[in-house]
Amino acid sequence: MKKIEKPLSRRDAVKVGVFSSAALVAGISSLGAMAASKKPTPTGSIGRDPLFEAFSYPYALPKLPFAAAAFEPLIDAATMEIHHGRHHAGYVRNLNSALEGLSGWQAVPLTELLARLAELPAGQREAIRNNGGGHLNHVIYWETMRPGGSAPEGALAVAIARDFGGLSSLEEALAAAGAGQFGSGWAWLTCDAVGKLSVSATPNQDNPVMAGGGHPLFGIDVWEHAYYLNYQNRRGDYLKAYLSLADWSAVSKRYAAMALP
Ligand code: MN3
Repeated sequence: MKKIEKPLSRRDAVKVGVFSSAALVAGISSLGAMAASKKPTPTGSIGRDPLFEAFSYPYALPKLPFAAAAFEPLIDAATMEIHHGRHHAGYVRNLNSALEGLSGWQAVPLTELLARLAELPAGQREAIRNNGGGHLNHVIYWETMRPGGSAPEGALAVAIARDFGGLSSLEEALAAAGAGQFGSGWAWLTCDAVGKLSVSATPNQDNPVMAGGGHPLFGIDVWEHAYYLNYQNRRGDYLKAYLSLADWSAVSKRYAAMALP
């Protein structure tokens, strides 16, 4: 697949009527071919995810959509406050710093930026990888948990049954991915361009979009900062707790909005 030579600004994208991140990743020159063949794009985000369209450079730390103590005793308020107010805030600050001098890249959607790391200037590439990934990953994390959790609905419920045989099997796969990630990282539920679901894990603050690993629907942070005050070395107990708080209803709405085939 051909790549465009220069980063495409949001204004350029609007001019030619391109709105989806997937289309931007594929590049304007190959839009016709993509529409004709309906082949999955090889890298980056897939479809329009409303969660990722709400934020752009300069990035801001989103407010937590719940009180820091909302998940006690499973996740303690101090962990939530430090995690959001220190760790996530740091990723946002450092991502903005890394992009400060890169005016041609500032308008590129974050998911696309992370899918095109190899094209970024070497001096900023690692900072954008770590902090851009850190920002995106934590946006997903906060938006897919709610006190008491919720059940999958509609197309996502159908896809979970089809691809995993049910929610409990999906939860087992996610817990195994999180437990099996050596050191810091994330466990993910992703979907591909035809909506097929998969579970995977990434190290550090990497996101599945970086390696063509599909579109991130749901992620569990397995860095120790996410659980150490409460769980110390018991990552498995934290994984079980987080899964009981998973807001599958919110994930279902995003999955439905992506209008997959
Ligand atoms: Mn974290």
